[in-house]
Amino acid sequence: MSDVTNRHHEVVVLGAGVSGIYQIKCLIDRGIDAIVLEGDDDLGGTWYRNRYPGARFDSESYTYGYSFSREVLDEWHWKERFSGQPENLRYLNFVADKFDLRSHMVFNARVQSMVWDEDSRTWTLQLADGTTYTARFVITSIGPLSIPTTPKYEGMDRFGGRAFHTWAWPKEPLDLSGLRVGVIGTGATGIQVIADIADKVGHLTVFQRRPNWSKPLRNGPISDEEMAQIRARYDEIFTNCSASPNGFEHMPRWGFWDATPEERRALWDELYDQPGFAILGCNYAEIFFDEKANQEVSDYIADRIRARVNDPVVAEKLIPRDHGFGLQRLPLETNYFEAYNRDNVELVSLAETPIVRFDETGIETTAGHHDLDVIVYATGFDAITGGYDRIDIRGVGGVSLRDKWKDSPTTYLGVLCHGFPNLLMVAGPQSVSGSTNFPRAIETGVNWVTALLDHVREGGHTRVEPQADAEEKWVAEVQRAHERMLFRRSKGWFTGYNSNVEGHNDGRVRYQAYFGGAPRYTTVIDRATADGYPALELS
Ligand code: NA7
Repeated sequence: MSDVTNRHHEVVVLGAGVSGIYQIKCLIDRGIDAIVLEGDDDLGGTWYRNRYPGARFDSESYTYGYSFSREVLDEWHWKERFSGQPENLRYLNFVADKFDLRSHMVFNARVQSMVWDEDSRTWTLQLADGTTYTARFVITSIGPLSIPTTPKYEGMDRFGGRAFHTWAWPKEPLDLSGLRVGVIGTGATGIQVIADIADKVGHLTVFQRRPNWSKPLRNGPISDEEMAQIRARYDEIFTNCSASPNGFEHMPRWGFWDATPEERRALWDELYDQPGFAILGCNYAEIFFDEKANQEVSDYIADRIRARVNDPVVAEKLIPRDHGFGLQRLPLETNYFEAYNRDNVELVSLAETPIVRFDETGIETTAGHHDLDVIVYATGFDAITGGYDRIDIRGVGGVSLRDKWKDSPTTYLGVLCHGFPNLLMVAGPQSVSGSTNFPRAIETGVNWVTALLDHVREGGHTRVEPQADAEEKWVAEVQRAHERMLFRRSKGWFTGYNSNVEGHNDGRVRYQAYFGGAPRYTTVIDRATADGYPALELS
C-alpha cells in the first residue's frame, strides 16, 4: 500500500474522479508507489460536485461504467438507463471501496503549482495549505469540466437571497417549494435542472441568452431481467462503443442525399423516439458537414419543439437560430419544453431584454425587475483547459503551461506536452474525451498512459518528453479534423468559447478536443505504442 503520509512518490495522480479512480487502480496493481491528490474532501469529481436536481448521465449507464473489471460488471446493477447523480456517486464509491483505492487518496489536497526540476527529474507540487510533494511522474485526471464559471453582472454581490453555481449545489437538502427561483443558462445543465425543478418551486424564471437544441432523453428503469441481458452483452456493448466514432453503441450512416425527404423524416421520427444520443449517433453523418443537410434536420427538430410548447411566441424563443442541430453539445431532456407550458414558469430572453443589474431582491432586465429568493448559475465551465490554467505549471526552463496554451492548447496525442516532461494527461485537451462518450475515452487514455509508463520503467528511463515536431503534427491533425465540421463556427465549450473567460470570448478558435472520432484516435495512439513511441524522447 502507498504511504500517503510520504511526500515523495513515483507517480502522483491529480484528481479522484472517474479517470483518477481507474488510473490509481492500474498503478497500484503494478506495485507502483503512487497516490492521488484530490482537492475536494471526497472522491467522485463531477459526480461528487454536480448535485443539482436533475443531474444524470446522458450516456446509457451501462456504457458509462468501467469495463476493466468483470467482477464490477457482474456485481453492479444499474437501476436506470440514464442513472442519476446519487447513484453514480454510489457506483464510484463501490468501485473505489472494492479495490481499496481510498487508502491511496489524499483529500483536501488542492495543488496550486507544479515545477519541473531537470536535475532531479522530478516535479515539485505545492498544495494550497503549503504542503509540498515531489513525484517522478504526474498524471493529471483533473476533468474537462471542473472549473465553474459565473457571469459578471453589476450588483451580483448585493443579492440578499441564496445564489450558487450548479457545480456547488448545496450538499444539505434544499427545499425550493414556494420559492421564487431564477436559473441563468440553458446548456445541458440548465436544461436538466429547469425540467426537474419546474414543478417543485413556487415560481421559476429562466434567463436564456441563447436557446439550445435538445431532445428527449427517454429514461426508464432497468429491471433485473434486463440487467442480466446487459451483463451477457457487455463484451459486445464495449466492442460496439469502440467501433463507433462517437464512442456509443450508435453508428452513423451516410446517404442523406440518396434518401427522399420522406425517408429522412421517417428516420428522424424513429430516432427522436429512441433513448439517448441516437438522434446524433445514428443520423446521417452529412448533418455534421453539409449546411443544407443540417438545415433540414434543424427544421425538423424545430417543428418538434413547436409541437411541445403551447405558446407559439415562447416556442419561437426556444428555437436556436445561431447554430444548427447537433453543432453544439446536445443536451437531452425530460419534459423540458413542457415546463414552459406551466403557469409558474417564465422564459426571459436575454437576447431581447438583457440583464441590467442584480440587486438585493433579484434581477433587473431592460424590461423590468424579477423578484427572486434563489439564483442558480447554470453558466458552464472553463472547459477542458481550465483545470490546467488553475495550476501554475512550470516545465523546462520555468516555461508556464498557461502561457504556452494561452491562444490554444498544444499537445502530443492529447496526452503529453513538449517542454513538460513526465507530465501525462488523462482525458486531456486534444484527446477524444471532450468529443466522444467520456468514460470510454477515459479508459482508452488511462490504458495508454499506463502502458507508456510500463515501457518507460522497463527501459530504466526516468524522463519522457514528446518531440516538438510530433506535437506540431498532432495539433495539425486536430485542426484538420476540426475544420471539416460545421460546428467549428459554433460558440460552445467544444470550441473553447466561454463569454465569462478572458481569451475564450474574442472569436478566436481554440482547438480543445480531437474530432477525428474514437476509432481513428485509438488507431493513432495504438500505432505509437506498436512502433515503440518514435515521437518520444526517453532517457
Ligand atoms: P454550457 O453548455 O457551457 O452552458 C452554459 C449556459 O450558460 C449557456 O446557456 C450560456 O449561454 C449561459 N451563460 C453563460 N454565461 C452567461 C451569462 N453571462 N449570461 C447569461 N447566460 C450565460 O454549460 P453546462 O453546464 O450547461 O454544460 C456543460 C457540460 O457539462 C455539458 O455539456 C455536459 O457535458 C456536462 P450562451 O449559450 O453562451 O449564450
